[in-house]
Amino acid sequence: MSEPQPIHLSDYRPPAHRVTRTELTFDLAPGATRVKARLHLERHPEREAGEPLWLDGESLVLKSIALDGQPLEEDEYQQSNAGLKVHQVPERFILDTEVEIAPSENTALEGLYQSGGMYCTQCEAEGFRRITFYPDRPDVMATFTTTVIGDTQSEPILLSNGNPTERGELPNGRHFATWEDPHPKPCYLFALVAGDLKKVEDHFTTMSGREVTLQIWVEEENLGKTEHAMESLKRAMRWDEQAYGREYDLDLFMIVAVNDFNMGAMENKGLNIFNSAAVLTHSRTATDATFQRVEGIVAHEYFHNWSGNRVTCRDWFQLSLKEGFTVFRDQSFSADVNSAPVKRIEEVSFFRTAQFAEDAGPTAHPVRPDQYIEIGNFYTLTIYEKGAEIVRMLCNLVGEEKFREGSDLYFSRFDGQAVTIEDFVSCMAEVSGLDLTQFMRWYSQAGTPEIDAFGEYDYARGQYRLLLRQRTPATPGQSEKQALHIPVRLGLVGTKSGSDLTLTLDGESLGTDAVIHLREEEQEFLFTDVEEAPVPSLLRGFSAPVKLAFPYSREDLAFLLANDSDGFNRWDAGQRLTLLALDDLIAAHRNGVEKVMDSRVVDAFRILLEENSDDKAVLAEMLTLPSEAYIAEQQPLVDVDAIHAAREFVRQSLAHELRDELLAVYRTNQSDAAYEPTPEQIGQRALKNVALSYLMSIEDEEGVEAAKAQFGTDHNMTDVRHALTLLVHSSCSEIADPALKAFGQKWAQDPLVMDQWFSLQVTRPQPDALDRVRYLMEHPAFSLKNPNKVRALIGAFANQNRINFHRLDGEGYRLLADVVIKLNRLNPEIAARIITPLTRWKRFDEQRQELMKAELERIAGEDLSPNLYEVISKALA
Ligand code: B3K
Ligand code: ZN
Repeated sequence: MSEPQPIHLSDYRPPAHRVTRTELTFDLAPGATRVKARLHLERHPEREAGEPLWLDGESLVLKSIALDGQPLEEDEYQQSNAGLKVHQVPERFILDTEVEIAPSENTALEGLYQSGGMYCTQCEAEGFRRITFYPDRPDVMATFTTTVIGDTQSEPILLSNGNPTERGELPNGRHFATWEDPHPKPCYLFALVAGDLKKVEDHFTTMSGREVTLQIWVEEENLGKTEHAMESLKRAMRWDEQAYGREYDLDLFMIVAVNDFNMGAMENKGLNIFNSAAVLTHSRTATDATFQRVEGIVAHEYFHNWSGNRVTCRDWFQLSLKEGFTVFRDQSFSADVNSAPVKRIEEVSFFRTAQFAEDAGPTAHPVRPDQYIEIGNFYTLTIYEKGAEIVRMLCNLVGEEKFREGSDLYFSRFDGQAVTIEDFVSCMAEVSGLDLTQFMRWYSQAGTPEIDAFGEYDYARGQYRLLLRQRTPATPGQSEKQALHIPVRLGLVGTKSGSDLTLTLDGESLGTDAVIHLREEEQEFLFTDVEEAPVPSLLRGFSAPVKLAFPYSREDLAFLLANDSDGFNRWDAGQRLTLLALDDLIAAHRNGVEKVMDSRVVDAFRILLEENSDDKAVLAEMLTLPSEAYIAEQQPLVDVDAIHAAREFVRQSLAHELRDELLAVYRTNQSDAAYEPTPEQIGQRALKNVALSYLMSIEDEEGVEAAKAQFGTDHNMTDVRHALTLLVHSSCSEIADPALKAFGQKWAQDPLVMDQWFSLQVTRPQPDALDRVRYLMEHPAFSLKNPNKVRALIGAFANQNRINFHRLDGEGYRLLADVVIKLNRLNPEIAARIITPLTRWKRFDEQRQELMKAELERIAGEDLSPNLYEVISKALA
C-alpha cells in the first residue's frame, strides 16, 4: 500500500490567494474537452505578500498559462499530479489557463463526465480540480460566468449556474450558451449540463412577489415522471419561506435528472443535479417509499440554497454545518407535510440501525472529524444524520422560537461567507442566553453515548427517584470520553390511571412532559408529589442520539405500548418488548432448545390489530418487527443464523396466532382508488402490505392467493413490488418464477424499475441468492459503471441478505471483495462505500472474522485509491 497522508483540522489556514471572479469556457468533446479559465485573483488580506500561488488540479493536461496576459515561461511555474504552483505573483492579477480533459473516460463520476450521451458535473467535494486549475476549497468564493460550447445536434441544451445571458450559433454545427451566476460561490457548487434534454416548466411566486421559473430537465421518455418532484419543489420553497423566512434568490431554478450519479443529488447553485432515482416517479414505476424519498431529497437540495450555498463551510471538516442542518430542515419539512410520528419512527429506526453501527465500527468519527485522508469518505450517517440529531437537540434546548431567531441571525450575519460550526452554535447561544460549551462536545466526540437508567417509587413519600448514568464507549483514536450535555425528554405514566402524571422537580412543576438535562456522569432526579406508582417513559421522541437502557419488565412495556401518550415511545415500547422475546429465542436457537413464543407479544399485537385505532401508517410501523440488522446491533457478538431463525419464528408465530385478524386487516384496507402519494393512502397501503407479509411468512393459502392477485391487478408499483417480493421470497416458485420473468420483460427498458427487479431477487433468503447475484451481474441491464446498479444488486445483497452474505463458505465475502477490487479502479468513491459490511468483521464469530479479514487483506494487496486505502487501513487496524 502507498501511504496517503491525512490532513488535519488544526492545520487550517486561509488560502494565500483568493479568486473574486471566475470566467470559464468549455469546448465540449467526449475525449478532449477544452476548458479555458480566467481567474481574477488577489492576495488574501490575512496572508503575507510574496507567497506563491497554489492551484489544485488533477488529471489535467495543461495547454497554456498566462499571467496578466503574459504567457509564463516553464521555470515560472511547477506542475505536479496534485496541482500547479506559480512561484511569483503580484498582489492582484489575472491568470488564464487552458486545459484538456476527457469526460468520456471519467468513470469516477467526479468532475466533468458523461452519463449516457449527456455531459454533467459533480464537483463536491473536490471534483472541480478535475476540471481546471483552481483553489479547490470552500472558503474561496467567486462569481462565475460560464460559456458552454457544444454540438447543435447532440447537445441542443447547454446549462450552467445562474441566469442565461447569451446564446448563439457557431461554425461547424456548434453553438454556445453563456450563464452568469451573480452570487459568489465556492467551486464545489459549480455545475454544467449539456445534452439532448427536454424540460417541464412551472412557476413560483416568492413571498416578496418575485417570479421564479422552475424547470426539470430529463430525457424525453421521462417527461411523464416529473410531476411529483415539481410539486415537492414548490411545497419546499413555500415551506422555507414560512418556517425559516428564506426566499429563493435567482430568476431560474433547474433540476436535471442523470442516470449515472454517485449520490442522491447535488445542490449546485440554481442547477441541482439529481440521480434519476431521486427525482423521477410515476405510480406505475415507483413505490411509496420512492415518492417520499424524492420529496425529501428535492426539499433537501433546495434548502441547501441557504444552508450551504449562501452560507457555506469554511473547510470540509465543517461538512455537518451544512449537511446536519439541512437534514434537520428536510426532516422538519417532511414531518410537516406528512404524518409526523411516522416520520420520526422511520428516521430513528434507520438511525439506530445504521448510524449506531457506524459508531461501533472501525470508521467511527466525530460529527466534526479532526482528520481525514479522503473527504469523499466522510459523507456519512454520522455527518448527516447524527449532525441533524444535534441540531434537533439544539432546537429543543433553546425552543422553537429562539431557534428561528438564531437561524435568522446565522443567515444574516454570515450571508456570503464560509464559516464554522462554532459560528452556527454561537448564534443559538447568543439569542437564547444558554451556555452551550459542554454541548459542543457532541461535535468532537465520536461514539454512541449509553445511558443506564434506574427508577424507584417511594409509596410513603410519593416520590420517584430517577438515576441516570452516562458513558460513551471508546472509539478508534478516542479512548477517553467526557460527559455530554444530554436532553432527556420524559413522562411518568401512572400505572393506575394510565395517564401522564404531573412532574415536579425541585419544587417546580414542569407539566406532564418535560426535558431534564443530564450533564454529569451520574445524576439523580427526584420527582415529588407523584400520586401513584409510575412507569417512566424515557427519551421521548428520541430526544438525544443515545442508547438508553432501563430495566423494564415485559408487563411495563406492554403497559407503555397501550398507554404512553408519546406516539414514538409507544412504538419503541413495542420494539423493546419484541426484542426481549427475540433475545430468548436467539438463546434457545443457540442452545438447541425448543423455541417458545412469548404470549405477551402475541397479546400486544392482537390488541393493536383489533383496536385498529391508530393512524394506519403508525400501526403499520407498530406491527413491523425490528430488522435483522437492528437486532444484530443489540447483540454483543452477532449470530447471523440465530437472529434470522428467531425473527422468522416470531413472524410465523404471530401469523399463525393472528391469521384471521391479519387477513381482516388486509381485506379492509384494500382499495382501488386512483393512486395518490398522500400520507393517508401510503399509510393504508403500508398496513395492508404488512399484514400480507405475515400471511406470506406461513404461505397461508389465502395469503398466497392475495399476493398473486395483488401482483396481477397491477394497480401501482408499491403493491406490485411488494407482492412480487413476497412471492419471490417464498417457496411458491410456480407462481413467483413466471411473475418475475414477466416483470423483467415488461420493464426491461426502464432502468429504475430494473433496479428494483435486481434487488428483490437477490434479497431472497433461499440459498440460491448468491448464485443469482453472479448470474445477474452478467445481465445486459447490469453495469458496474452505474452506481444505482451496483447498489441495487451488490449493495442489496450484502446489506439486506444477511444469512446469504455471511455464508460460512465465505462466498458472499469473496463476491463483494471481487466487486470492490474492480470498483477501486472504476469508481473509488463507490468502492469505499460498498465495502462497508466487510469492515464490520469484528462483530462476528471467529470463523467469519477470519474469512472477512482474509478478503480485506486480499483487497489491501491491490494498488489502492486513497478512498479505499483510508477505509481498509482503519478496518485492519
Ligand atoms: N452535498 C451533496 C453531497 C455530494 C458529495 C459527493 N461526494 C448532496 C447533499 O447532501 O445534498
Ligand atoms: Zn446535503
